Amino acid sequence: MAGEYRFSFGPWNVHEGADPFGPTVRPSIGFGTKLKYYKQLGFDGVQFHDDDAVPDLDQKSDLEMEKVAGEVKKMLDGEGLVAEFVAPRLWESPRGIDGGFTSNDPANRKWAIQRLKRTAMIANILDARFLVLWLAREGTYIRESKNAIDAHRYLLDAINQVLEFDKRIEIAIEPKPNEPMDHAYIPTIGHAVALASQAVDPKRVGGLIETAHAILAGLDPSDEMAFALSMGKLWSVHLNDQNGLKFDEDKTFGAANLRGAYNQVRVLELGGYPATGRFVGLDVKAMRTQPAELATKHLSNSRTIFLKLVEKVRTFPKDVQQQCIANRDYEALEMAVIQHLLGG
Ligand code: XUL
Ligand code: MN
Repeated sequence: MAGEYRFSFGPWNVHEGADPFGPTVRPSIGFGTKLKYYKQLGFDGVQFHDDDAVPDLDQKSDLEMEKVAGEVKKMLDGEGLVAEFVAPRLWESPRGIDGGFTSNDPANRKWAIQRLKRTAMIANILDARFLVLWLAREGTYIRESKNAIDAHRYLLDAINQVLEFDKRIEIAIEPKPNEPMDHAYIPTIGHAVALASQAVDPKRVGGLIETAHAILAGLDPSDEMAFALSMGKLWSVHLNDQNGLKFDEDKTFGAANLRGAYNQVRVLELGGYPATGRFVGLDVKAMRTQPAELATKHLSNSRTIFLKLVEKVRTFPKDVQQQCIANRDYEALEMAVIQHLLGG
């Protein structure tokens, strides 16, 4: 069953443990060493930011960028790994302080689009099929600082420009309603799919749904996934968990709300997700308290919990479900689900 699902994570998911209130607590681990962890932990796919693949990207010429990306591709091949996607990391640059695509400064908007095109070039070298757009600072701290109507048009323009630039590349929008901004543009998958429908080539624009982001929007992650699946737009997921409305916690999948996790797995099963060949991506963070030598457990535990929940979904008694639905006895159905999750 594990073989039916392919799993991915990003190098940022093995991290030094800094948070806004304290410094790093674990040593940095080199990219080459991190790559060795993938197969050991049961993962086949690597999620990239553009500068995970090519550090100091803005300081490099196209030729230098292509050389470094080529070396990374060889490292992936050497480990038997594939690149799932590449995402432009605009939010760490001084030019992206107030957003890139939606910055009020036209020079910054130009830089952001150029960087998106370079991300597509890196994706080609790494043989990644799509780009991910998490729109980190594309939003506002105060509403009066931007013209939100223009901002949405700028986003569409950026997407269109990269679709025209690279006739094969696909783009998955990863919606998130807030953090680091007070309000981010494109906060839900509904917004993402609507934007996709307006693109020059709508079939090349889809979505990636992260559990925590949907919860932060006050929505049910499994219904968000179902919406995207119903339209053939669920191109990846970032499974994790979130304990209510607070900072983006990126907890181990299923650790805060096991039933919510069960329902996300259920919807992926109902939607035939494994047959699409797409990855089950994780975007989880190790607790800051975790000693360095134990700081990958959040990844293997999330994968294990996912696979155990697949088993739970497949073994749920369908006759009981049908009977409860026929009787409109959802109390009984609820009890059956809880009993099943508790182990009978
Ligand atoms: C931020 C987040 C990002 C994206 C990739 O909340 O989830 O790591 O997944 O840019
Ligand atoms: Mn994510």
